[in-house]
Formats: sequence, structure tokens, C-alpha cells
Amino acid sequence: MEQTFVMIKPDGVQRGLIGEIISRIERKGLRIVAMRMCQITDETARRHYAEHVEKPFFSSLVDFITSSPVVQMIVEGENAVVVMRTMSGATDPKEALIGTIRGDFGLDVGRNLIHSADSLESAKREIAIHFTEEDVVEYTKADETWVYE
Ligand code: IDP
Ligand code: MG
Repeated sequence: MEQTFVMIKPDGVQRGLIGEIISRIERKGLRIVAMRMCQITDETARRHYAEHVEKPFFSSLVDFITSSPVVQMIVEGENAVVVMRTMSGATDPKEALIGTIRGDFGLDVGRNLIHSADSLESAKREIAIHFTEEDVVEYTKADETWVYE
């Protein structure tokens, strides 16, 4: 079982898509083991997006991600990192496949609704930024014998 970090961005929250996005995660068979709604600080946003500090869009990205509440999750499952990236779709929603979250609900790269960690290493780094061990619950979902062979 892998854990990944997922965040519904301010546009997803403001557009009333929290339920839709969480519903897709649940229906896929993934297990949410931590979840919170919060407005992230400038400092946390800069840490989270540190790899993009030199990019021209960095300051607008930080402004956007701190502009309104987000929903953060740790999502667990087999190959959870790749599965969540696939469900999220390409970074630019115009290119994201229909059936993905970005492909179905977005049009602009600066308003692409969801963040999901791009590797196991990123997932570990991001989980450590946004959550502590006490935030994480351990449980088995009743349907898991019907999700996994
Ligand atoms: P990802 O979210 O698919 O991993 P990254 O390349 O890591 O994409 O970029 C992080 C975030 O920065 C994107 O989700 C998007 O919100 C924003 N971003 C990326 N490229 C651009 C751009 O060219 N213009 C504006 N915003 C961008
Ligand atoms: Mg990324």
C-alpha cells in the first residue's frame, strides 16, 4: 500500500467540487486516511511548491493556492501515487483527457482544481509538510475485499 498527498485547490472548493472529487477517490476504491480543510499560509505554500521557485508563474501560484481554503488528504491504496496522477489528468486542463478531474472540470493551467504528488518521494515530502502522524487514521474499509483480489 502506498500513500499519496492530494489537495483540492481553491478553485475546486469555490466551484463546489469538493464532493465530486472526493466521490471519485472513494469510488475508485482508494482509502482516505487523513483529511482537513484549511487555508494554507504563504510560508507553507512556498515550501510545498519549492521546486517551482524559479518559474515565472511561482508568485501567482502561491497567491492562488493561499487565496481561499483548500482540502488536503492523504490517500492510500495500491500504486496510489500514479493512480491519483492519472485521475487528476495533465497539468493543463485543456490537454487533460475527458474522464480525468482536470479534463472534466478545468480550462486553464492556473486553475486546475487538484494537486497530487508526482512521485513516492514527493508524496512523503508533501505529507510531512501538511500532516503529522496524529492526523493519520488506520482502518480497513468494509469493501476492500471487493476492491482488491
Ligand atoms: P502538476 O500540478 O501537474 O504536478 P507542476 O508542473 O508541478 O504541475 O506545476 C504545479 C502547478 O503550477 C500546476 O498544477 C499549475 O497550477 C501551476 N502551473 C504549472 N505550469 C504553469 C504555467 O505555465 N502557468 C501557470 N501556472 C502553471
Ligand atoms: Mg507537480
